Amino acid sequence: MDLADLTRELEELQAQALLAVDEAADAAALDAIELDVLGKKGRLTGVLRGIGSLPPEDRPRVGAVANAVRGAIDSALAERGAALRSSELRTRLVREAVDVTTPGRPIRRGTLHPINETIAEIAAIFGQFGFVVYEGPEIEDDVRNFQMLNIPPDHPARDLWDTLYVDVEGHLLRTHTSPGQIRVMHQEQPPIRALLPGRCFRYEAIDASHASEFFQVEGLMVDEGTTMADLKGLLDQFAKAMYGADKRTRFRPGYYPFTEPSVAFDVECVVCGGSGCPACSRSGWMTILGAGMVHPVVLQYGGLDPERYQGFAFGMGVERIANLRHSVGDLRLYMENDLRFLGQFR
Ligand code: 2NM
Repeated sequence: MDLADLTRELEELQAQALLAVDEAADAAALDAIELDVLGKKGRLTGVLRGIGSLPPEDRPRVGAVANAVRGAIDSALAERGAALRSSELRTRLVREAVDVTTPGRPIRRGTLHPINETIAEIAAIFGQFGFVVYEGPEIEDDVRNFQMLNIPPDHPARDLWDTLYVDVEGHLLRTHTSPGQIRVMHQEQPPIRALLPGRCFRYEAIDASHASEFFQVEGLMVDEGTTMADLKGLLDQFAKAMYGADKRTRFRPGYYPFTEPSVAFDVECVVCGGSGCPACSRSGWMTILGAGMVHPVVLQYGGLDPERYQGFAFGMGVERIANLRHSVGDLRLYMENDLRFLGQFR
């Protein structure tokens, strides 16, 4: 091995390495070439082992050639690496390109559930008269749901409500929102004007007009000197706001254990205007709620002195009001959450 041999070997190594660098497909291939050619146990080191058999004066010249070879391969690796990185970037930019001009998917606008929409309308009307919305729990105790409403245990009046009992002693699913009114009486001082919307429960055989869950809105007003005339005046204003200023109204006698006297409140039929039709059973009138003067015993259970305070209360079934508003004929539609039904309301 002489100087010429070694120089040729180095030049051959350079030529092979540059070719391999040119053909490298990715960064991993470049790393492999670098290790194979320039690494500690690489081919360049291997060739330079022959340097020991040269006369000392030739050795620096081989060293210079080797350095030039290392430099050429190094810069080829760097150049090819940069080229690969930029072409990978270009490929990625094309593959991941986002067309910002593509129209978006339409977002379906939600609607209020017709029951909630009806409750909101009722609350807005009574809100104008100073009534504030409260909510009570759906699971109540027998004391608030019945006893404090003047419905004692084992009293025949309990037959008015087919009750669903909870498997916890003394608890049940509220059959009306009235137990919430008891809670309001306990936590507020008169004047009280409370509106209680909420889900109620009854043990029923289900059909188009009977459900085991339904919504009620109840109102309660308690103050000094509150009379039946205040009740009639308020309900008149409610009926006119809800069904039209021309609508006539009437009280009929009714019965609830928690009010005395108790009434049914009728509005001129909202379908036929009073001439008589199937919707009002040809009577010309529709009962839209029940009401009465809060029984003194109930005020007392609520912690209020019936000698000083009087009150009235009323309650209405929300589904019945919503049925009339939207000509819905089957209660079950409100529970099914079929978007084809719900999407028809705003
Ligand atoms: C109705 C009809 C009549 C009512 C009574 C009370 C309370 F708690 F104050 F006694 N709350 N709601 C009431 C009165 C409810 O629903 C048809």
